[in-house]
Amino acid sequence: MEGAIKTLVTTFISSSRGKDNLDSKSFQKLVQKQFSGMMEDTNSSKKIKEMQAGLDANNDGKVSFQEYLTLIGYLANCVSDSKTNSSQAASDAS
Ligand SMILES: [Ca+2]
Repeated sequence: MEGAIKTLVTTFISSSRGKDNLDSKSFQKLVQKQFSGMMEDTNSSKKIKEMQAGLDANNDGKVSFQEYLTLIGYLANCVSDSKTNSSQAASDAS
């Protein structure tokens, strides 16, 4: 758990090269490098831009650490949902 949180932080920092925000290019690289197994459309820069616009709560065209955490939270929810659904399906079947 601690390792996972450290990875979240160090991945953001290395992707932003130590800055507070990811620009579009850095965000796109991060998504393609880190989330291609979890997300569809990571090979579409248009889709990634749409995703970025959705995360960009303060509309500054960049992804802050907080906005990045929104994405992580969303992905964590998806993983949790799929696990919950499959365990429900298992209990329904029994
Ligand atoms: Ca922003």
